[in-house]
Amino acid sequence: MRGKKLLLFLMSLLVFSCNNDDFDVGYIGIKQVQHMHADGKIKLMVDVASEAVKLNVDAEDQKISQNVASGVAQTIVIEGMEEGDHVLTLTTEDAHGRISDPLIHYIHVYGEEYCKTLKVRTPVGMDYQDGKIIFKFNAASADHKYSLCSYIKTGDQPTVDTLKADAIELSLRDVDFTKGYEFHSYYAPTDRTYEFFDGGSEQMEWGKVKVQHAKDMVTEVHLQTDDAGDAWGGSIAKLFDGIVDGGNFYHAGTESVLPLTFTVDLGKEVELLQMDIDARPGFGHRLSKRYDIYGHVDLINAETETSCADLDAWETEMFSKGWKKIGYIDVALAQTGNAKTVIKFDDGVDGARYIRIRCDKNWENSQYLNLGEITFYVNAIYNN
Ligand SMILES: [Ca+2]
Repeated sequence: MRGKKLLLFLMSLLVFSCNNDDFDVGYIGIKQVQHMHADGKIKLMVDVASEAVKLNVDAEDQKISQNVASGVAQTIVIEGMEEGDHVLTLTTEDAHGRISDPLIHYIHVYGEEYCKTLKVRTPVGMDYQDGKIIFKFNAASADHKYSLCSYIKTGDQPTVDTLKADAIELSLRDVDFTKGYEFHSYYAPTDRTYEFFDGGSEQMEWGKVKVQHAKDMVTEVHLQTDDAGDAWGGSIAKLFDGIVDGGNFYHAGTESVLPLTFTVDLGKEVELLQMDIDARPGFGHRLSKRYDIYGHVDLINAETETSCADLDAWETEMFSKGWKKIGYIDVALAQTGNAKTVIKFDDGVDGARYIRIRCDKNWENSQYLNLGEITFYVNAIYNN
């Protein structure tokens, strides 16, 4: 189509160049054309010559004529265009009905196919530094010049930030962590987009951003009344080494009497959201029936002497030493095989770095407590 129009254009020049009658010779009626994009639409901004009284646009299957004020830039919106490349032919008429030389203008229209590539630029990760939330995105595909990310606190007005297609971070200040947020993405295929293309929206929960706590930050702590779990080749350290197999475990010994406790250092103060406790594979019946979980920000004067067998007496000493109870779980169903116990701290807890875990009787009712691995999940935007 483009070639056909170009040929017509060249032929028209040929006709005009062969005609020496000044009265019929074309003239420059269009000084400049610019266009902007929207969904299935094009907006033309046309500078016409001072003698023009009418502007004609041939948009292939649409022909538009409008009267123009002398010498004034004209705006024309052409709607309902098919997606793809188009050739526009523009002319003007003067007061004598003379048609100007045609001006050929090439455009690309964006529509349904382009919109299929759009999606919410949902953050794939986030960080919290110096009072700022930093959202991390995947880069938008190359079809997009940039996107607008509109985020809104529930019930408040949206704030809009422009995000270039290759931008992968967006920093926000003054964020209220307690409220949910909505992310809405709009896209622009070119710099000359005048109505943005809708990529949809997604609700975000900012209050708690659960991420797995790095295993290599967790280390063993052994308080004097803790059980080291070092019978049969086990140890506390094997609870957070990332290995879950039958030979890698915490294993209470024959002298151990349940309940018992052990303690770990998470490496920094965190808001703990969840603990997953994997059984030693094949030994789910040696998982605890009940876990009581405590947190402390440091271990200064945190040692205890009371036996944890008497929960009330032991907790009295624990609390007097600064330990806070994060939560507990009574496991409802008998644990067997490769069981996993998931403990969620839905209400959120104060920050803690040291986690002490009291394990009650096991499902086998033996003295052996077997645990395979513990995975901690923390609030990524927790800031102490
Ligand atoms: Ca392990």
